[in-house]
Amino acid sequence: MADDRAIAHPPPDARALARARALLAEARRLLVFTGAGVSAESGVPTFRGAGGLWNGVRAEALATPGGFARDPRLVWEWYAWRRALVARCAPNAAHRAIARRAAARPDTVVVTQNVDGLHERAAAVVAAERGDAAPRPVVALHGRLFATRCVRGDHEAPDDLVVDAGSLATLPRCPRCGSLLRPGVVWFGEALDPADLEAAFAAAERADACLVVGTSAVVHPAASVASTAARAGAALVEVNAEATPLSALATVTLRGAAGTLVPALLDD
Ligand code: BV8
Repeated sequence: MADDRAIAHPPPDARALARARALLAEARRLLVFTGAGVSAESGVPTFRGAGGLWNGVRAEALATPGGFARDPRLVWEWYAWRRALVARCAPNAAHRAIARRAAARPDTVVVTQNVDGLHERAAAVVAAERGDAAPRPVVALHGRLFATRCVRGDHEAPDDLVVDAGSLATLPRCPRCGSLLRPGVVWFGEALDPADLEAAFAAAERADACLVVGTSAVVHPAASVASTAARAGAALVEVNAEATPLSALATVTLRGAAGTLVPALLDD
């Protein structure tokens, strides 16, 4: 699998970096919006880049309610594989820099499309380092890879369940109603949590700066969060290995790796 970490980029234009740093430093209400690219250097595969999760895999077969109904064992096999992979990954310098900014400046809102939990883990480490009572929250628009819930939707199930996807008979079932349990992520064709959407778009409307990191900006409604901030007057700083539909809206767009650029932008 091609590795996004192998992205080779010339160092960014010093003036562009300085301008972006100043915009983010003076921001009083910063929205940070991330996609799979922020976790690439942690070893978590992206979806659409070279070697992406959707390459060679039909997303409709694995990340839709219909796909799960047709073959729940195959879907759980794929999610169990992703859980095992992500469990071996750790937050990278970009996650940590974002967590430090959010902890130091509570007016910072972190919204992610990622389900890998790496922002949340970085926030927990930073909170412990600072002696904070609790980590800063992360709005995870597409759910959480390690969450599990009943297909009926209303019964909670334990997180971090060890799933044996060896056969239909070994798949986890709801202790309350006996229905199949499913990964606690948002699939294509499923509505996002209204509370998460409200939090994300309210932050976008209020933001005076928006840092967008590692998203191809093609999945809606999440992709509209950043453009909403820009249209509401926020300065948009994009960090990505390549151009995206958001690049034309960006005040400053920086090409390169998140693990290098995000600390350069946010750390004092
Ligand atoms: C819904 C499952 C309605 C979890 C995922 C318009 C409006 C509303 C909906 C739609 C619409 N048009 C189409 C739709 C339908 C659909 C959609 O958007 N389809 C797209 C593909 C066209 N949207 C939906 O179905 C959504 N639901 O709208 O419901 C509704 C309303 C009421 C009632 C019922 C229904 C649900 C969308 C969620 C789908 N779930 N995944 C999982 O298993 O993970 S989507 C999947 O894509 C991931 O969740 C991921 O988060 C998301 C976005 O991808 P990215 O994070 O951007 O990742 P990607 O690989 O694409 O890009 C990585 C980027 O990083 C690249 O740009 C690369 O250059 C860069 N990069 C790589 N390495 C680095 C780097 N950058 C910096 N440094 C590096 N090292």
